[in-house]
Amino acid sequence: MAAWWQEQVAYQIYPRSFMDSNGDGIGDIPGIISRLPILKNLGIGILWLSPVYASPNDDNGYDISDYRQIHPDYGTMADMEELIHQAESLGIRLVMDLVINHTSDEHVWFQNSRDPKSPYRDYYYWRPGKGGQAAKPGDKKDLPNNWTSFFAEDCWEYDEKSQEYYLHLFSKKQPDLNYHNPQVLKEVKSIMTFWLDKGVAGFRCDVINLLYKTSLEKGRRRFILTGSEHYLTTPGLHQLLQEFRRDIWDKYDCFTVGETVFVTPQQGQDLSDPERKELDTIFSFEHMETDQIIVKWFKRPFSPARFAQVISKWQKTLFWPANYLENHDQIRSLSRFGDPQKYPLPSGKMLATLLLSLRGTPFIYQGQELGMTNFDFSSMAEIRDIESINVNRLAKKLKIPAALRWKMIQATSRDNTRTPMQWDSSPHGGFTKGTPWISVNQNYHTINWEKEKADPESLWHFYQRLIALRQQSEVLKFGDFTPLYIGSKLFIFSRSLADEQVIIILSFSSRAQKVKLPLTGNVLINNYEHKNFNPILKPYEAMILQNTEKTGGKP
Ligand code: ISL
Ligand code: CA
Repeated sequence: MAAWWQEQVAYQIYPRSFMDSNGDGIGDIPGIISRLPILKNLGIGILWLSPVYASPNDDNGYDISDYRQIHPDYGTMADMEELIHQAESLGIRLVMDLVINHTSDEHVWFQNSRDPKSPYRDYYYWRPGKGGQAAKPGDKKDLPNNWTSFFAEDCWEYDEKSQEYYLHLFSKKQPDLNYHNPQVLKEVKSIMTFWLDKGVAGFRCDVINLLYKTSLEKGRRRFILTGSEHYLTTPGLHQLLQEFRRDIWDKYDCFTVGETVFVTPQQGQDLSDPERKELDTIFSFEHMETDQIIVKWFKRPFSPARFAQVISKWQKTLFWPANYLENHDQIRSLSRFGDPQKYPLPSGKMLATLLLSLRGTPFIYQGQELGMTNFDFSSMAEIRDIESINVNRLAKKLKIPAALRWKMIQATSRDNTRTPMQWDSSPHGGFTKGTPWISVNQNYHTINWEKEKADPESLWHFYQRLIALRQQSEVLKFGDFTPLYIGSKLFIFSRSLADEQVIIILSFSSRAQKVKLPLTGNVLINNYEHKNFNPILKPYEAMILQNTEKTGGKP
């Protein structure tokens, strides 16, 4: 029997940028509550909320200072309970972001752990400098090892009070928790229980495959993430996950989706194989790396064939994938894989067709359903993301000219998906009555929910139709995936279940393309509203065909 999270379409909310209810320029929980009916109307069954916990917001909430408190920017615990309750009454289940690889340095555990004698000392990784008396704290030579962080820095920060360094794989305000300490496990389990008891239906587990550090030995020198062989998807991680599952998750009907970075399909499968009882599913990244060179800051042209190959490989390997084309760490999918200038509507609908017809649980990121595009900022002054700020600083140190740096940031910054949701054509796109914490994309005049709601041909309506189609179709939900054709501009695949088959045809081209496979069938949905299959595809044409031959000619 299928699990509830296999039947539903999920939607990610980045709370800071979703809807501001009180005019302080920051999205909040009452704002989310006010928009729930719209999400229900779209057909959403699962909401993933990026962090709303207490946090100094060094990394917009991915640095948690109290896991049992709501950040006042977002509202109160009563608001949160109301959100869980209201969502539930609409048949929407809430998935919280669980950020447990690290805490904020302002978390009371960390504050206590700065005292070497504190029982909290061992909650984190504290190590003395290497250099003895002679080395100055912070000198490269003095650092406990040579690891480098996800945010383009060294992984160690010196603490005056302790006279030692602590490990941080992300910003220095995000110290890593020590999972060799059973006390840390106990704390984390009790946090999960706290939220599950409140009625939360599951967790999106932030960078979950970094949790277990096998050692703090020197790393093999690499272009990025030196040291990662000591913590990426280690055997100890599997044990941890099995323990969480056995002791907590399985006691509730809890859904877990792991954010797993730098995993191979086989590792991804091992982490989410139902037999092993670890995670339910994972977000993989390889398809998001097909237009990058080694790191995301260096882009290469988008290759639909490479993209389709990678997607197919993961579709075939994972027991149950979690599919996505964008999130709060990526750039906008329309800007990236479609054509927002010439073919915003057809290409947006084509990407929607792809996402909603793959095998696995689809995740839509806020604004994707409207065709929101990358930001229109003109300088670093408008950038808020800690990662972009660090990268810019590093690039400056490397003497990369300002214009080139800006080009890199523009093409890759996480702020591209963090601009406020575009609700209507009133000032700031209806997101706030005050001054937004980050600028709204000026294209809100043309791209906004209110306009799209009123237009039956809009991208929003197309998403709604696709979701409804998927909900009614066993083959779209549960059918096997088979790639039928992958070319430089075309991706064709089938989904099959018993004697039912659908064929998904997607063009990634701004020109006409010819389908050379002998396909026939009823058109279930088409982004040009064509009622019959025509092998000459229009720019970015997409359709789902019901293969009537397979069903013995029955329509
Ligand atoms: O966006 C990235 C840098 O290019 C990713 O490497 C990202 O940092 C990685 O996917 C982990 O992301 C998650 O954990 C981070 C947080 O900043 C991200 O927002 C979160 O999704 C640290 O908690
Ligand atoms: Ca607010």
